[in-house]
Amino acid sequence: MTHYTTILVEKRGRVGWITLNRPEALNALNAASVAEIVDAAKAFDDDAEVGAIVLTGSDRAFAAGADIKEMADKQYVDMFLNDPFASWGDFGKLRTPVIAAVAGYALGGGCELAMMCDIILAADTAKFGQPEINLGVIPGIGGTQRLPRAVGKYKAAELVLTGRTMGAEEAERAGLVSRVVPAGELLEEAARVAETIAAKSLPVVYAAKHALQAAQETTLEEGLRFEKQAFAATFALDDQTEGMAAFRGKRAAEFTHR
Ligand code: CO8
Repeated sequence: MTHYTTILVEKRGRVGWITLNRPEALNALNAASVAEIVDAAKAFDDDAEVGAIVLTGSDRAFAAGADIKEMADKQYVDMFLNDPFASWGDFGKLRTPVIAAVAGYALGGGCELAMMCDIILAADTAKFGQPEINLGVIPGIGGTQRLPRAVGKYKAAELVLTGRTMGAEEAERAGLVSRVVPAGELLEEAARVAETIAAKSLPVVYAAKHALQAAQETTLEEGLRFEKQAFAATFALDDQTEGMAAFRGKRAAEFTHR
């Protein structure tokens, strides 16, 4: 898929940018945008020249949720047997780190999409929430699972059960966002973080991301076992030799991603 209608895609140096672009619907996620976001992200993931991905929206909205107009007439069987959002699973399997740069609304599926990313940078205008309860449904792509892991059971329960929206400062205090920045600096800061990651050794970055994911998905014992193996495996890389030689030589490392 190369011609996208709901997103803008651009490669800048070693960073892949995906910008949600349905301004008429505050970037609500419909079947087309889900397919396009996943397709573009997988293409960047397969591109060895891309070391980090930034996913962003507009000043007004990262994404105001799943597209309610598209969902409204669906039946149980449509959502269960022909799940229009099934391909999100592939987004969670990306090996490349994804930075969500969030300004404005990140609600429902928008908040869930941000939580599928590795880093969430929030503009001071960002608003997060899981308002599905107001529509007579519940979160469907991780809101009841990732939000409690990020902010703890009690704040997650309050947000999911009342549908309340929280601002960027509260989200940072609660641990949902990595950092809050002034709205005018969001994309610049996202670029800086992405470029910093993309300059590291690619296979080492993949290993670090997988180990961090294990922390969310498994027991401490399993996670520590995985980390130990992955740590040892980095010693098979030229980039480990280079990184440590550079330290000893008091110079910057030049990673070859091997
Ligand atoms: N779906 C479809 N259209 C939307 C959505 C949405 N989620 N959000 C906003 N829009 C549209 C509005 O209908 C409006 O279009 P129009 O002018 O044609 O009527 C346009 O965007 C602008 O919106 P508003 O006029 O409402 O703008 P306001 O500034 O007054 O309000 C709000 C902004 C508060 C964000 C408001 O639009 C709102 O409450 N939106 C809905 C938020 C919401 O409930 N989100 C959760 C949706 S359910 C969900 O996400 C389930 C996830 C499960 C799976 C997800 C897979 C991706």
